[in-house]
Amino acid sequence: MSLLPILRFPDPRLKKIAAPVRNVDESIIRLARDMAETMYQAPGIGLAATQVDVHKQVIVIDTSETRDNLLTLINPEIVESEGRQECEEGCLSVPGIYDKVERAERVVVRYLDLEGREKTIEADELLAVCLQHEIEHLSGKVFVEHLSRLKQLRIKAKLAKQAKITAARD
Ligand code: K2U
Ligand code: ZN
Repeated sequence: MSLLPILRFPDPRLKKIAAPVRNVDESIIRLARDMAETMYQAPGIGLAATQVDVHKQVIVIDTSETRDNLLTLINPEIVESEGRQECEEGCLSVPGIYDKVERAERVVVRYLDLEGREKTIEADELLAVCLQHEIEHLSGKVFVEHLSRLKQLRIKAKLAKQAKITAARD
């Protein structure tokens, strides 16, 4: 198992569109396992393959309190959505930034599991938020793009300053 480096906003690779997985083979199983290890270590409650610079439609999620309910979704697609909710979001690609984003309250997502079987999951509350957040990553979108242009400029400036301090320290 390996920890994978996570791309940091505004890295242009975060804007790449992920390709559908044609065959759930050993390489996809290994990728999902490494993504899960990376997510738990971060720690986070979700991670999309785009964030580790692999542009395939794979996401991992675990919103459980006990951190033992891992969901791996391949080629996830939102097939139903209803209602609206606002939730404070964060992102492992935008460290230290949290802000409210409005999303659907309930979603139904169709996907393939690690055996290549077609499944559907119905979700609300935090799981619905996380599913939408991760599926959005696969389309090259980061949650801060829901915020105002001014907020995005301030976030980019803050992250650039942090990166400069880190580089000077190393
Ligand atoms: O994409 C990511 O980096 C995963 C986010 C998942 C998330 C999505 C929506 C709302 C909150 C989180 C990371 O887990 S951010 C770290 C985190 C962990 C727990 C709660 C909030 C933020
Ligand atoms: Zn994210």
